[in-house]
Amino acid sequence: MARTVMVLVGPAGSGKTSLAAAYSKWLREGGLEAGVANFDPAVEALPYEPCFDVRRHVDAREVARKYGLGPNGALVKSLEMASGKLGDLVAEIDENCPRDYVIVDTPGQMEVFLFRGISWRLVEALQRLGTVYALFVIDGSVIERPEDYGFLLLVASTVSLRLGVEAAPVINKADLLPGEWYTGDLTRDYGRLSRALRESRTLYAEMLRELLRSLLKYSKRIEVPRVSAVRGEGLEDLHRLVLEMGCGCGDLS
Ligand SMILES: Nc1nc2c(ncn2[C@@H]2O[C@H](COP(=O)(O)OP(=O)(O)OP(=O)(O)O)[C@@H](O)[C@H]2O)c(=O)[nH]1
Ligand SMILES: [Mg+2]
Repeated sequence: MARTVMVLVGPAGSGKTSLAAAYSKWLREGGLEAGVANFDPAVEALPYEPCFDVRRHVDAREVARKYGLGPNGALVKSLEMASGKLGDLVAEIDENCPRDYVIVDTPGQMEVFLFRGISWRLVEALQRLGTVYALFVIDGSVIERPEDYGFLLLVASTVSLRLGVEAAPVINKADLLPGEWYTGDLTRDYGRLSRALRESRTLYAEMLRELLRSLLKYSKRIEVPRVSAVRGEGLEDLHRLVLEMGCGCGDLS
């Protein structure tokens, strides 16, 4: 059976690694075969036992020492080195990772990953294992204003444009979400966002409002799951979203 591969991308500290651990555990408890492939060469400690660990091939700390680089330089260099042997790395995932679900944990420095060829090359290589989706992990604790939520939804939508596979936003740290002003239902939230943005009366707020309207028009799904990786909450909603991604509901065709 072809696997479902979920690549977690998102800003530093948004909780990709914690979510990978919580979601894979939840899947296994539900009787599914699920594992996490670690693609972060710079991570110090993992809260899960990876079925694949890129650090066995390139370790950013060793790369930093060997080439005299700082943390970002070492991460860039490590990813370049990994990029050169993606075929072998994905073959190792195929051999060692479970048969149903593989969650791919990516580097904390999102820009080092997403803005470089390694991101789409990795996704392309992973497609040999089955269907690949991206989940954009939003840090709920940074949503202070409607504009913040709108901005993050827009960034999430650019992930599918970048990676060429379906991507969906997921709000993590739901336990720290401030206020009650949004529901995770994009249609309803857009109404509130739109009103708040209109009140700002600035060109940029208007641009954001228009862009969000287009996003909603093209968005295949209107639910944004809210999860708490540390509390293990909301994972059922996340899984429902992943299953819906697989069903092709809402395709333009
Ligand atoms: N309150 C709360 N904290 C969380 C949650 N998920 C993760 N954290 C915390 O957020 C911090 C970062 O979590 P990570 O899982 O390392 O995030 P990451 O995106 O993998 O981080 P980098 O790979 O370093 O960018 C840690 O202190 C976690 O304990 C959550 O659901 N709720
Ligand atoms: Mg991480």
